[in-house]
Amino acid sequence: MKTNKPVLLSGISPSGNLTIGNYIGALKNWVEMQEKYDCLFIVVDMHAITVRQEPGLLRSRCLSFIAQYLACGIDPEKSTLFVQSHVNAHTELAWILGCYTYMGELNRMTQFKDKSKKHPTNINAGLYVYPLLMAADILLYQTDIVPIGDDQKQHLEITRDIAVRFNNLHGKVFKIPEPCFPKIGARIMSLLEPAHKMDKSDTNSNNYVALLDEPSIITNKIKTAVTDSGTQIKTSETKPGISNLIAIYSVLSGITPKEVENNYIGKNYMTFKKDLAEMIVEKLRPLQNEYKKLMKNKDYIYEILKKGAQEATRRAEETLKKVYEKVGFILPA
Ligand code: AQP
Repeated sequence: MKTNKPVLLSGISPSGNLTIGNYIGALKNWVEMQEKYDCLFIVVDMHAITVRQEPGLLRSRCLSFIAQYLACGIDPEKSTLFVQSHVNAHTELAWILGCYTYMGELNRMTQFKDKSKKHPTNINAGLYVYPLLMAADILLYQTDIVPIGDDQKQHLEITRDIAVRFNNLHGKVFKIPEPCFPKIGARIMSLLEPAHKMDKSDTNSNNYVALLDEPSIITNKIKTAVTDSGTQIKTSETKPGISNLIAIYSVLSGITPKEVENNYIGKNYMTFKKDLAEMIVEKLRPLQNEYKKLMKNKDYIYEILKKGAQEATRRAEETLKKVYEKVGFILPA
């Protein structure tokens, strides 16, 4: 499946429920990027266990996430779709990269600090070295482009630093990846706390719309979403609640925020929210129907995962072999 297109890699950890934030900030863009790039899309299950997971639930969520990727329009004929734990090279390279990374660099990672606060009884070493596994995910595939949200900037920077350090010592082994940020919808905010990002692992499910939410649930969540004082449907820094809803409306309907505002001059929040909920329901309906169909044919999903893992392994092994040679390991006969 390797082509001459630039390589793009992205992944989501199978924790919580995929939300319209993930759709707008990641999945929707991935679908479009398949035409221009040689894409690898991963469900990063090894990252997920940095936070305690219920094993049965993790397994079913992993399969569900793959089905949701497919239902959103990821095409296994165009892209390589796989689960991180199916490709051994990720952890093998992560170990080696760890030997080229300084403690001081890992100590600076804000996500480690944030997650340690969130899970104070489980501050494990995996959480601390998570950026090494992410660097391995990226560097194994000679990735050109990594689409990321604001919160992943630091992880891409450390990946680049490690790759440059390794290349300086051993010659050009790794491609130095570039980040790319979605222009609109880089950050969809929580429905009840619009100062925070909409988070798929939020313990209060009313903070997000999940891709698999039933229509009545979506309607309720949008109805109870925080708006601000005033009545105008207008984007403003002082009105984060309504601004967020306008952003969601705009990206999902494909019109600009200004057009959304113009369409709602003189109308109230209730009307806007009713229309927004209907629009989200309609937008998610085909995706949900496709998801249900896919989940009735799990053998098909396993077949895609098998092919994806084979292709990813083949490509990853090429890089890993170079790395083994450079660091001085005897290659197996
Ligand atoms: N609210 C959002 N707005 C725009 N984009 C978003 N993304 C996530 N939330 C929003 C994009 O989706 C991809 C996956 O990001 P993630 O934060 O949901 O999950 P993760 O990085 O795979 O794992 P975490 O941080 O370990 O997730 P949690 O805390 O949920 O368990 C990214 O491309 C992100 O930009």
